[in-house]
Amino acid sequence: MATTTVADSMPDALKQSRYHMKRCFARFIETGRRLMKLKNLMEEIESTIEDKEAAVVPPYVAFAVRHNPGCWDYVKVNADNLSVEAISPKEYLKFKEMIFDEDWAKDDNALEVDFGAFDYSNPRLALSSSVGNGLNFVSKVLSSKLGGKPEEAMPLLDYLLALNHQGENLMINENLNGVSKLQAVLIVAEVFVSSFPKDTPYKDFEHKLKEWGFEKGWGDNAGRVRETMRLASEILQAPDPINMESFFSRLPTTFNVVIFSIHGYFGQADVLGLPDTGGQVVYILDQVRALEEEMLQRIKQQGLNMKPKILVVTRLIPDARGTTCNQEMEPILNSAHSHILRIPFRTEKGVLRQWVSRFDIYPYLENYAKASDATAKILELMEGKPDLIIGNYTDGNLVASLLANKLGVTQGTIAHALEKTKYEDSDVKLKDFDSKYHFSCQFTADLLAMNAADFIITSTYQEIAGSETRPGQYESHTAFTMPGIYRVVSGINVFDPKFNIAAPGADQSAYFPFTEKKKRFVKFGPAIEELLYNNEENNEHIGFLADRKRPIIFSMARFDTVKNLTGLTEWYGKNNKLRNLVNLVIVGGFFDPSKSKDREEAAEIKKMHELIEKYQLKGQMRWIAAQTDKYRNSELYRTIADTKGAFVQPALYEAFGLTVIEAMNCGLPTFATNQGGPAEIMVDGVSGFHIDPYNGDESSKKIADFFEKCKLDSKYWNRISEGGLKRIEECYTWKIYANKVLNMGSIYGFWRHFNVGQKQAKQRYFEMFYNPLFRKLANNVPIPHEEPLPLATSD
Ligand code: UDP
Ligand code: LCN
Repeated sequence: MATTTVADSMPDALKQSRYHMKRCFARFIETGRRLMKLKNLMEEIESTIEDKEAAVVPPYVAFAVRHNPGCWDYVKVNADNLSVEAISPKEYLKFKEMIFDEDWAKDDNALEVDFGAFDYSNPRLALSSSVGNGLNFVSKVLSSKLGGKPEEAMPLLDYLLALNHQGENLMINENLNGVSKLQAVLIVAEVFVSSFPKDTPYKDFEHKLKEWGFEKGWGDNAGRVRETMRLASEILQAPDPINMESFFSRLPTTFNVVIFSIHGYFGQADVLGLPDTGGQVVYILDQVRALEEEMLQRIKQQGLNMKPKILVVTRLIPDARGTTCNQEMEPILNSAHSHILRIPFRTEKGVLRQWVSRFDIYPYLENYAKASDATAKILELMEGKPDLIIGNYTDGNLVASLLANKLGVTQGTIAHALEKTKYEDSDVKLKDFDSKYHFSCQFTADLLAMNAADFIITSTYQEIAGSETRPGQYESHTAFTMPGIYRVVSGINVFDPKFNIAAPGADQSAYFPFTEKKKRFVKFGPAIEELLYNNEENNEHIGFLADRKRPIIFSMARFDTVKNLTGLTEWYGKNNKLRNLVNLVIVGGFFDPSKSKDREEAAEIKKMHELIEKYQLKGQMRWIAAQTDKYRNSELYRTIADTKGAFVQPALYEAFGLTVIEAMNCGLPTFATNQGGPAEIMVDGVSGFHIDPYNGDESSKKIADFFEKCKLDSKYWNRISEGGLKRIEECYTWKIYANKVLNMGSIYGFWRHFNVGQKQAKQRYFEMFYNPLFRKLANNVPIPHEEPLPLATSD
């Protein structure tokens, strides 16, 4: 963090070159621009690159300055006399509002949101570099708070006493109701357990432990029980963060997990690539399998024999378009104890039949969560309350918050992507966006859920606090304004220890290296051959590849504007060198724009046809419609690797980018956008390459240079392929993820009890916002015309 504020240092900086600065400020005003972004500022003053944004309200120019990820200062400069004054976030936001809605800016009673007001006692991280490492920080804080005298460890004792599974005590019972007592008995018990060979089953010495007040949960054999008891003794004597985290990772806290993922078509087959149904669905299904595996292992090691239960709760869509989204229950493939539960949306007229865009989903959510349907069904299937509720995306996170609060359960949230940063000025220019995207609902729901959550799971650091040059997705919710609705002076603090990075992986039973010949799904060979090289056009592919000896550059995504598949096609079309080196294969969307119900998809499809025509791409390019079979897709990545090709992910912005790690898992060298998660996934030039989606010429040159270099150095392609695989094993596997997330569930479960007062205060604030404000905004979102099913036939 900066030691001096911008307001302190700016006057000196201004004085140093008063003449130039005056001219510069005069230019800010002369341009007539009212809101200036980094790009505009750079054009005017190359030297003040720290400034992220400036609002021009003559004679003032107000700056938002970001000197480190998550650290902002605000100042206003008088362009006439160059006087500089520090201002609060609120004052800065008012400057911005002056540009878009003067009446609102001048309204003294405009509604303000200040979640920071409730963070009076919560400790905060101090270093930008520690952001996203909340678990570690919380373990440290707990160590310092629980240490020293026995009475300080009382919260931990109470927590252990409360642990149970469906009413059956775990770990300890009421006989051990004092810290000193527990400490003393632990010493005796550890000596007793040590007298047995390590692999002695728990039941052989259970009786004696029970007499002392111990219950099941310490371990499945003498060796494990002894280790856990030693950890407990160490913590009670003098806690330290490493033992604290290990001890909590062993506690039997999590048997039943509910995961909300509501929008889109949520299914296990034939859904991927549909609008709103992308990586999030892949993520959740893989996440469930990874969590279940980790939970089974933990439960076994705890010496328990209950079965974990995971329920993914989504929306039942009667018009399921050939998917299983109209089925209420579906077991999750390759899991033993996990299911999808689908609950329909209801309106006053009955069950809503059709898919609705994630942007229009808000009017249904409250009923969904509260109107007994979901809650009652979950409680019935779980035979009680879940131990952990995880939300996904805005809609799932809001419903997770409502239910977790109602049931008093630990809650984690996952954004996958926060929409706010995807659309420039989507907050302050709300009026331009709201009728189409309903961002007033979305940003309110996001704000509520991120404040209600006990912990937030993110895939990358940049998702929280961005990079040197770009603010993070969560960071953009720190202070913002939606004129006419409310002004957020403190929305979320990225230094809050609730933030944790746990990156997803890719299913390695499908996505494995192209070199593992024996494992390859050869049965897809003919279909893939047809898909890539059959010269006839049909409703699955158009265009053809005349020279099949060339490597292929490949991309696959939903057909959203932000995915920029048309951008990549244009770069390719324009770059003759690249066109002479490689073929292009695009997977995504379908070919008839009039059949798309999605606003952006239809426009992108049309544009793609135009580009193919404009650059005469047939012969060098194949466009394949969205593909839904992940095993076949994995073989497609590997077939592209066989051609010594590459994967290209050209998105204008990508929150994480599962296709990037799928390609890397298959050993396919990958070029991916430098805007968002992929920039963090790969080390440029070592495990893949970064490309700038806003500079197509430079990006296509980088790709062409790579293939040229591969021609000269036969080992180069393999080096990048292996670099990608190494990176995956080190950082991006589901095993690493599941372990981290279950540890979060356990530690933050305790943390919420520890901070119960503050949690309740925030919850009250949540309700105050939810009831009068969110409801009103949600009710403004139109409900589709199509006739819903009458209630009577819905169940
Ligand atoms: N996908 C697919 N078929 C398609 C397009 C995408 O199976 O036609 C899959 C892809 O393999 C990946 C996911 O959908 O697993 C997309 O995830 P990503 O994180 O890349 O992007 P998102 O769609 O979530 O924005
Ligand atoms: C949503 C996105 O936009 C992608 O970037 C992610 O990879 C996906 O969700 C899974 O988290």
